[in-house]
Amino acid sequence: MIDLRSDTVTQPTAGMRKAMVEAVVGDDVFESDPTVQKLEVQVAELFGKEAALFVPSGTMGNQVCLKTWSSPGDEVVLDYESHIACYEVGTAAAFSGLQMQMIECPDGIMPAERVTRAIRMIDIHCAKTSIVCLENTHNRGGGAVIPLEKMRDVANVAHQHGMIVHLDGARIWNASAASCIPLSDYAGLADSMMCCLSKALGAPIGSMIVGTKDFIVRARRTRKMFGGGMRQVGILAAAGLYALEHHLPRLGEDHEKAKLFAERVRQIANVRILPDPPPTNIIVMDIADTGKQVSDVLIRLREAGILLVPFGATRLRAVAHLDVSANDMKQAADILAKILDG
Ligand code: TLP
Repeated sequence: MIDLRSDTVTQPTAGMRKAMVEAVVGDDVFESDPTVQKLEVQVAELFGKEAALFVPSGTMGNQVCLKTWSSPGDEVVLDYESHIACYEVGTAAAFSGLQMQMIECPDGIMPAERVTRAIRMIDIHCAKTSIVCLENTHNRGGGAVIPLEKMRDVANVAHQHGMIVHLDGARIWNASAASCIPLSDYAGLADSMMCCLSKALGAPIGSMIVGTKDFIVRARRTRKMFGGGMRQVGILAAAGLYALEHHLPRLGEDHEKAKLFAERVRQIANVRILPDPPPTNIIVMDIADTGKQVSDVLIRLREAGILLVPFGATRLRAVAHLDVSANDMKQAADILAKILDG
């Protein structure tokens, strides 16, 4: 099988497994796991923040941040195509009592003037608009790298109004690799940021949140509340440390593989790649004009040994990652071309 469903499907490498086996561990709820502490210090430094916290998943990371920053009845401004809006099971409403104001963000870019309009007046009738969420790279935006200046415009508006900026940086690594902008520049615009070790970097589990020391102390409490206090979790932190050392520097290869895939797919009549060329490791394809059904195409791909995911009524998504070669990408694109052209 050539599995392009996500960059979450990677297997820990032999080197990573060795690092996990050899990790020195302790009970992290008592804050006595040295490997977790090492990872938290390293990640905080990487992003130029005071502190970091290891969490089991990206979803928990985003949700711990939202909960920590807010009171029930507060309002969050976010892109209606963002991961938090689309794929986090309504958690912000269920667990934190938050009202979501979802706005349209063309190409994943949140217009600052639209944020200004979204902020409600301070009035007895209104929810307190207290958080703005950004996402970079943008998943449903086809791995788009959101320009730093556009993020800064939004952060300025938010901060002028006393609001918090949270960045879903699940794949901030890819944004930085593609734009050559340091990770700390992106994180510097946000009050809190979540990033995933389990996506582009190839760790089996784990995400991080970063912020001030005070915020992380409070987030640690929220993580416990959400059931995310883990014990001898240094075995997983060791995978994260290994991933940062060995896999962070190679992300450009995944971006090249995505471009290779897109090159072949582009030759198929009526398929649109969004955006074209793919800016990072995600390739989103709209097949509406081919007259083919997404579900049928996915079945035929699976029969041919290729796994992709549906990404809307007329769209498919493929993701390049550590465990697929350039040849795998070419082969998968050729098979997709045959199915869509046939
Ligand atoms: N995204 C997954 C699916 O949930 C769609 C994927 O395969 O891309 N933020 C962003 C931008 C994400 O893409 C994801 C995962 C998350 C947060 C949540 O991370 P996890 O899956 O660790 O909870």
